[in-house]
Amino acid sequence: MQKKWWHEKTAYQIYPKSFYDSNGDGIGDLPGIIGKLDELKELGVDIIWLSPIYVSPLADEGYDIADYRNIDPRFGTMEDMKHLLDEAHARGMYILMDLVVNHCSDEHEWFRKACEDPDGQYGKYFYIETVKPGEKLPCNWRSYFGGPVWEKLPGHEDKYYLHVFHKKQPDLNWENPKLREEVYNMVNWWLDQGLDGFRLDAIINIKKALPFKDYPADRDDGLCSIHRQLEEAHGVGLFLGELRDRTFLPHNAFTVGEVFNEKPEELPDFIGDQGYFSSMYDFEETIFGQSPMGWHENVDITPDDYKACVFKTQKKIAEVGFISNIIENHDEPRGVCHYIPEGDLSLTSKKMLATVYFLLRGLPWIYQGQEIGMENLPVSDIGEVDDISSHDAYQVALDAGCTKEEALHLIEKYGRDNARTPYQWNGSAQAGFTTGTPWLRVNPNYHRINLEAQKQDPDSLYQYYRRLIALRKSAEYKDALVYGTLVPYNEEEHNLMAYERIGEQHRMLIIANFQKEARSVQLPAGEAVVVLTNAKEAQIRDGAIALAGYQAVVLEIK
Ligand code: TEU
Ligand code: CA
Repeated sequence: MQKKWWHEKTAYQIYPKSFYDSNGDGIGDLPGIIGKLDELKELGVDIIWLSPIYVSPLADEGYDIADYRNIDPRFGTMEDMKHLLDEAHARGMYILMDLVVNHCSDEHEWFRKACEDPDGQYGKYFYIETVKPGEKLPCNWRSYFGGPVWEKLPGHEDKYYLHVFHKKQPDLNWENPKLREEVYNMVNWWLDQGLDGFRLDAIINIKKALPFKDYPADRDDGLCSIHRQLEEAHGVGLFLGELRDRTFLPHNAFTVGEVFNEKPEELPDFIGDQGYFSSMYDFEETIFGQSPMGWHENVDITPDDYKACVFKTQKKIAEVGFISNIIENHDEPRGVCHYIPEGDLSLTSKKMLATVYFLLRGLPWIYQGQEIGMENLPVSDIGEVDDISSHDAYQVALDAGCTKEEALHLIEKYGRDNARTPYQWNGSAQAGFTTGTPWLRVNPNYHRINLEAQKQDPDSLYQYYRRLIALRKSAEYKDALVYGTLVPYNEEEHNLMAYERIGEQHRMLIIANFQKEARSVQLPAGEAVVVLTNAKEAQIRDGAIALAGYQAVVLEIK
């Protein structure tokens, strides 16, 4: 595997709407991000991905783009964006935008023109099918956000368009070379402005299994999961390779794919030395336990499941490429609430989770607020919920016989608002996020959990993240912690997650006691030196280390 400039970096995802509001309208914005770049630098962040800030009706919070070449006025202006790029570059930081090209918004000019003339040039940018009265829809796929993927084309009684996500997100037809050309021009236009790269949204969906056909229904609604057709949609690589060759490669851009459902043999194509992307996310543990029937049938992930998922990815990637490791993002509940067993959430267990995922082989990502241990949001009424997928899941749960309380509890566990509440800067009103009324309510725990308090506390999660970041980047240990191979240690041991990172000069051992009970772990032969731990001390005696509940330790084995 070739060494790349970004391997040693730390990446950070910003959800702009909830990061920092500079003008009191309750919505986070680009000037707000610019003003906080030094904070991120101080933490040790190098690469920043911004969730979408393009012009959008925000039906899916910006993942529905109405103009790819302009900034939504709620987030700022093109001037602000250029300013952000300059300020980031001046600090040796890199900015990635979200590339959402599986679909656009139904308010995009292309779609408007398609409605005016479905048989014309722009009609061919979408999937539009004629369905005469009494005829059935072209296929019975269920959209990601619920309901059929077909919606009546405005102004046409007998025409329907495809949307695998929300009906305000019509799918773009990648089979059409003209559409692909539009996308490449737009991507190159952004890269020419000095943008450093992209995160590729829902990218696997750009290839559909054609011609459209029904699959056996998997719920009472007569529809089938969208994943069913994805299994049969072959050839996405042709589009991705073309995209890379026409845009990313000539600009030397950094890219990270949101890839689900790839086949193991395709990995080198995706993130090998000549891959479609620089990196892609590991979602093995993210999707663990998710039921196609709905959130009410999801299964909790245990520490042993978590370990199995992570190691599965680590083994299959090995030296093929550099995976991107996360514990959360804007679509997921807070990682500390999801992966730490209920009742065991504490500063110590949060630090433990940080340690085990951050030092895996790959690029570590932090989602905004993760570094201060932000937690899930309590919900007492469906009217408080913004996220469109939560509204669908709520209804699905009620239809399946859940009570209102049970359905709300599912939103508290899995809903996307959990990660989208405003960043908790300090203990003042609205957590210091805005002087106005925030677009989404602040988590009431901000007095206890906020950045200002944690910056002053040497024992805080924030300070621990700073140490982890610095350790991974350190000239001394990066040969092992960045470039070293990963070898699981005592893999079969219950509630223990441990692995070695073996580099050319150093051999590191990371051990996490993923339970509240103390335990002792036998160490390999050699002198063991504690480099980092989340507890007061780590006692080594007779070749074994004594660990408190949720203690994690990073050792150098000499
Ligand atoms: O998500 C893609 C996607 O497939 C998710 O819906 C995923 O299945 C789910 O979150 C797993 O829990 C991307 C964006 O990250 C998301 O915010 C958008 O809503 C979606 O694409 C549509 O653009
Ligand atoms: Ca604002």
